[in-house]
Amino acid sequence: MATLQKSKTIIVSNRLPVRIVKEDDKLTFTPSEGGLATGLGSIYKQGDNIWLGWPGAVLSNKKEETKTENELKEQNMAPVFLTDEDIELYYEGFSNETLWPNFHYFNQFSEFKEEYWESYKKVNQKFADQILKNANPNDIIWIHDYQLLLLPAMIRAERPDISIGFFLHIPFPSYESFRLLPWRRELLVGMLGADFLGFHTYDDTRHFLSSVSRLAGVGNEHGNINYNNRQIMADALPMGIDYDKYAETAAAPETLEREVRYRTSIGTEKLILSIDRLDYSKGIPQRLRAFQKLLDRHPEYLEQVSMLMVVVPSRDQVGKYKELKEEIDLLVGRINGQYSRLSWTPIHYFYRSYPLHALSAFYRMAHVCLVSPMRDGMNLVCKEFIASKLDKKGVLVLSEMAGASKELSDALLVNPNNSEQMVEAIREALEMEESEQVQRMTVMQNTIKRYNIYSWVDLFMNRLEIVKKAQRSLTTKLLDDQSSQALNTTYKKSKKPLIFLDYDGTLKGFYGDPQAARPDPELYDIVNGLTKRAHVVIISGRDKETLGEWFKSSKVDLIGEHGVWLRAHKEEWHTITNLTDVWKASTREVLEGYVARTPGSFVEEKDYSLVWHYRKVETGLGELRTRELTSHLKYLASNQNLQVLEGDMVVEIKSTEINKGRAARNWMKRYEGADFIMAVGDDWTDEDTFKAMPKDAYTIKVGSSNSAAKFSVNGFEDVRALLKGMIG
Ligand code: GDG
Repeated sequence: MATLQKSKTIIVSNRLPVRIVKEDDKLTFTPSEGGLATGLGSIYKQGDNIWLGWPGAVLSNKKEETKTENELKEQNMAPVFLTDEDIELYYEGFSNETLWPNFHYFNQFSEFKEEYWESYKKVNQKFADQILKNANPNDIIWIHDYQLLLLPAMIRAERPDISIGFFLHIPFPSYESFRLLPWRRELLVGMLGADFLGFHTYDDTRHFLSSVSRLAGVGNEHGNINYNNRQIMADALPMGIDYDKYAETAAAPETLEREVRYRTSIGTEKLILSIDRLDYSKGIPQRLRAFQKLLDRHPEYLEQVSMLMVVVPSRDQVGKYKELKEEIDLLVGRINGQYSRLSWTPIHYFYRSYPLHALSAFYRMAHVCLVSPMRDGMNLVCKEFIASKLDKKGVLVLSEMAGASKELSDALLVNPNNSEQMVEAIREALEMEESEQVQRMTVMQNTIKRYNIYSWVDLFMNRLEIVKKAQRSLTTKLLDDQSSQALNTTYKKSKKPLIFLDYDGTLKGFYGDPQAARPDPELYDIVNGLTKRAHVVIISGRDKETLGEWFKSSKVDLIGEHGVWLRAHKEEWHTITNLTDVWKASTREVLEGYVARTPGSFVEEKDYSLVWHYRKVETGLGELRTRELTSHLKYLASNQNLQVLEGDMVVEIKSTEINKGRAARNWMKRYEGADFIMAVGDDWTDEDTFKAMPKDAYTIKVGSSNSAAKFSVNGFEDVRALLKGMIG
């Protein structure tokens, strides 16, 4: 018997948490201590787990590569080697000059160059090859960030069942920004190779889902996407920091010693702290201008307040970053030139990075931490500031455009484009009573402490596992000869059998004209054959008139319009009580608007639902309109207890009170004591029926997608063959 290999976790990111320095042909390896590295340390350092990525230096020969490989292996890491050209085109090019600006809404900076794209694909494939060399089928792969958007699908193509998680550290932009990218669809399809996709905020998730709907034509239900017969989940999972590490560092003797030293050199004035990587998304010039305005407006702060501004060098090979650096230098120079006194400097500006204890001393010293990005996926600086405030004194001024603002509503929130508001917020922060500072800081510390980096990692892994479990539970088994014989035997032995049959796609194929799908003689023979022994219920989305007319001579029960109308054989139609249809008039108007713009489409009105049909619409246009119409309807439906169903070439809107499952349950009560229950259906409205069935029922899905049914068959012809076998 083959033994199952133990599962390991493979973390993948563009950069490894290590820095290689090459000096005189000698390589030195220093671990880098980013938040992600600390958080994921609990994973990748264990057992056979491994972190895969670029080690941060371009190596010149095989010998250096082998040395790097061996050295990293000791630390549970594996390198993906990149060339100078890869760095220029894939990293600085496509990642940082195309995706980064687009995802941060700086579209005027976004470069669309075919050679960047080609290199991006090539390097993603390089990562994929390296992973595939290392991965077993039951491993878990966790991919990070925008440099590797194509990677999930590249791995999926080779390993259809492997667990793949993806986390995006930067914002996912609105469809309106994302759609500008010439390679938008490929990028999205790349991401959809993952099983679980995590984003910092709900807005990012929502934007992603909207792009998936519009570009890949796939809707979602509460973040669950059914794509290529695989269930995928997208959700917001805000990243936290290692709270204890920052709190402990703030209490360390080295930090205190530094604080005393820095204070002695700077003086006693109140400090406004600003720390970022050099990046136009961080809003550094806007922040400087707001500070200048503050000094203009409030001369009482001259010599009383200074800004301590750390800008960490980053991507300075990219043109836009060089320009930004010059702009910042100029602004700082101008402000300091204008306001400095011999004994006071308005802005203490440092273009460099500091060791952790220095950073911690800055956090401790700051009265105000001014975090005002134009856009930021999350922003960890503001969280680190909060964790470092052991006495709970200090105020955070935070941009609404940072993901962190969603968790930190006790900060003074600002729109970084509104300089008046920024000035006012800084002033309010400088003047805030200590009791209020403590009150706000306490709430924020509690949040950050609880949702720390470790809980983030656990939650992510947990979510990924949940999706994989859901996928497994939805995998139906093809109804083979053995199972169909067992079904037959049970049926024949039963005394009170009950059979639910969907109509279109289950008993009959699809037709351009819905009325052309009327039952044929063979179908009547099958249904009438079954009703000799069984209660047969046709459970369909069709209107009651059509069903009534088609089955007027059969001994069947009918459930129409997905459960609105019910009729037992020889009885009258009745409906479930108290259904409202006041929403219909306004929704119909919206649908008519789409009909006017979409030749070939039409609206069908049922008693408690409206259906937009696009079967006869030009290929492509129908799908395009469906995406637009579905989001439009979902928006209208959100507070009206309505649901929007996408069927085969139709979009239907109806009350949430109605579904096939509810109707089926109703029918099972009516035939209590049924000793054989079977349900067959082909689309997702039948999933409600399957879910309503008792455990021992035979549930059969027509088609190959994931389903709550136990078995599947390929087409309506197979259903007919199965039913014929039951009669014979
Ligand atoms: C991306 C997203 C998201 C800064 N100066 C020094 C230093 N730092 C450290 C900070 C902080 C980190 O760098 C910066 O993290 P941010 O989150 O603020 O920003 P990005 O680098 O743009 O990160 C961002 C993040 O990914 C995580 O998902 O929050 O939105 O853009 O940890 O402390 N560290 C040291 N010396 C410095 O001088 N040692």
